[in-house]
Amino acid sequence: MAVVGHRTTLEEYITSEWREKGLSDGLGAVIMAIADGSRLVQEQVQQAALADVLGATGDINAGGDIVQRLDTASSDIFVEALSQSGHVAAIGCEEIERPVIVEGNVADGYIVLMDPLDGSSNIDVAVSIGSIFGIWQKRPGENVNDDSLLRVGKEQVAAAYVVYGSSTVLVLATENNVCGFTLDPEVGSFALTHPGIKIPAECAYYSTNEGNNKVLDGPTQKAITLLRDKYSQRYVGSLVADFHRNLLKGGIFAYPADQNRKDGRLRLMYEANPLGFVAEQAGGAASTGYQRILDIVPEQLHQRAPLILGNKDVVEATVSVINGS
Ligand code: AHM
Ligand code: MG
Repeated sequence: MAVVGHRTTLEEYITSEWREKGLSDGLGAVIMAIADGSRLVQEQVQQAALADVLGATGDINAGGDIVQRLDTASSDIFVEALSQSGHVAAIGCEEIERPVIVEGNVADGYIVLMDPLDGSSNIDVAVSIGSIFGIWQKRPGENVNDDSLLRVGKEQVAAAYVVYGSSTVLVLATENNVCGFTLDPEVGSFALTHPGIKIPAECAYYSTNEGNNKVLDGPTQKAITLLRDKYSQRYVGSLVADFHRNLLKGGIFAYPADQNRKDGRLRLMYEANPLGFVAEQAGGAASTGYQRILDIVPEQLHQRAPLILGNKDVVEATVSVINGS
């Protein structure tokens, strides 16, 4: 199918508009490494069944989840791409227990926290999955160690995610700016298709695992019931895909704390923080139900956080019901 007219590629965007916004070449190199890695992951996702690389590895990751073979492949691809960029000082990854400290990085290197393949339970069934990245700048003169990765979410300089769905889309957020790029599989480059994303004023959808309703506390049950009464439900079970729909169409995602998951299900450092950053830059909000996500002072690389994410007014209303007000 012919692509209509010339669209700005991600590379052009980073070498032109990027500089006008005062963003560094080093950060641009990190973003290009993510784009390069995601192209390879996308190929693996497309060919997994044919190449017979579906299924579990038999391992359990740092957070206690079953590791799929594509989880490991994606982790390896992004660690390699980011390490080779020359601008990454350390990587924290859902699939790797301890941080990867990158030798020989430049003085102003970046720290990247990532979920290399989000939506693991959907890998084998051809449902949208994705990759999520939070990016922090190393502190000046800092000798990077394991604790260097425990940064508060509001200090992110950028965040990005990729959805491997009916098309492959990379969404990039920097301060007050969120843009989406679609992979053109014929030329292998990402083209700017969604400039200046703002979450629509009207919330259309709510996304939650309704099967958890019985283990929610009373106020949280009430908050979910209010969402159910007002909005249509959409839940894929891949955070990145559920969030992407809500970002473009208007919606709220909720994975609150419950009796079985006192700290929620999702990971603070490489799920809640990056998507919370994207949401805020697009005019939305992210909360645990009790606290702004981006204000949480982290204690552990793989810690979990309850997550209420999407349209600001609906997040605020939901949080106030969860709090019993
Ligand atoms: P993963 O990072 O191992 O894929 O797990 C996180 C996923 C999210 O993508 C999704 O929102 C959630 O787990 C779904 O959980 P549940 O199956 O309990 O609804
Ligand atoms: Mg995940």
